[in-house]
Amino acid sequence: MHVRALSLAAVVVALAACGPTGDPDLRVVGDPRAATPVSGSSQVVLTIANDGDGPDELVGAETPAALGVEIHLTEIEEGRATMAEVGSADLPPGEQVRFRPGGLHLMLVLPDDTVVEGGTFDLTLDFDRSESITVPVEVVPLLDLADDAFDEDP
Ligand SMILES: [Cu+2]
Repeated sequence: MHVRALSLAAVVVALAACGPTGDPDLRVVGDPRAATPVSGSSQVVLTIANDGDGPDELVGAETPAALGVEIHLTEIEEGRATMAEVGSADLPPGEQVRFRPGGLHLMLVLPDDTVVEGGTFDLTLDFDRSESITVPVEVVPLLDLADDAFDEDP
């Protein structure tokens, strides 16, 4: 019993030391969009594809157009949608991850007055393993992003 527990610990340590194999190859799919701000925040809709054979993680984002950018996850609990900040978002190899209202999303905190309908701002995405990517984000009416909410298609 004791020996078995010890050998299991050894396996876990060996796996942890191994680290990720393969290399991620990230790109932003389509045109990222942000909603016109509502009460001091604005949601960003975008899709990140990992065409590589190794995992990566989105660990943060920033823009000159807002005080900060947070990674949020909306969850339905007892029929109510609540959102919580998460530290990072997994980007598994061979998959596309959508950031959209109603699920994993990016949130601008206190966007400035350049974040208005028809405007554009730069958003820089920071990753655990890959180089950062900066993309232009178009600001659209909040209702235009509603189409993306709870939609599971990539
Ligand atoms: Cu949010």
